[in-house]
Amino acid sequence: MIELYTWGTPNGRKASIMLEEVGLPYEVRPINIGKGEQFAADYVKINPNSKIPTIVDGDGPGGRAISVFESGAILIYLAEKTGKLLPTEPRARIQALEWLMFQMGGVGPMFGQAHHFLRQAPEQIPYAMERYTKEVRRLYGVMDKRLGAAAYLAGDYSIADVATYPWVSRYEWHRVALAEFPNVERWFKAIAARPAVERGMRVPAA
Ligand SMILES: N[C@@H](CCC(=O)N[C@@H](CS)C(=O)NCC(=O)O)C(=O)O
Repeated sequence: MIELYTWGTPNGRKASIMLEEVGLPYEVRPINIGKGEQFAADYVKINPNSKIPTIVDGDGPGGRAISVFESGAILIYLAEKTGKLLPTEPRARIQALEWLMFQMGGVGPMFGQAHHFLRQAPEQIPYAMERYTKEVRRLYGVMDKRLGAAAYLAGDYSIADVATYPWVSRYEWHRVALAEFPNVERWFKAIAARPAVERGMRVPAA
């Protein structure tokens, strides 16, 4: 059984969507990041960065338990464990990893900053709001171009899409109208219709 330490955020939902997609049984262990549970000593032992998500797989390599932190590493771990959503053919594999890293290094951090300055900052800072809104739109442009040439970010549906979808699902938070990016909108609707994605997006249960 896999334990998933998570909360209702885009990074957490990458892991729950993936677990639903690959069909591995898992138990949810909510970590309320609003209450600071990510800083508890026991949790920091499995996530030295004090963030969600983390998984603990009792049946890790060699049959021994393993913990995995960082959502991108969790997606790769689960893909390799199950042989799903990460191609083994070298060219297709590196393409999936390219778009996964594009999410990890671009979409996640930049959308996160946009959400912070647009919604949470105690004061309105026009420079920061504009900087991250502009970067979000630039990233949508990159995705829209790619998705005009391919059905999914890496060609076939992969961990790159699993990583990116929950962030795009917050399009209202970063003030983007999906209709402005029609290829992203088409991709978004196709992924939203996947039953595993619907289930993963409801984790943890309210
Ligand atoms: N690079 C990390 C980022 C994880 C992350 O930022 N998680 C947020 C929720 S989406 C969190 O735990 N925030 C709590 C905090 O910053 O104290 C990953 O992809 O796993």
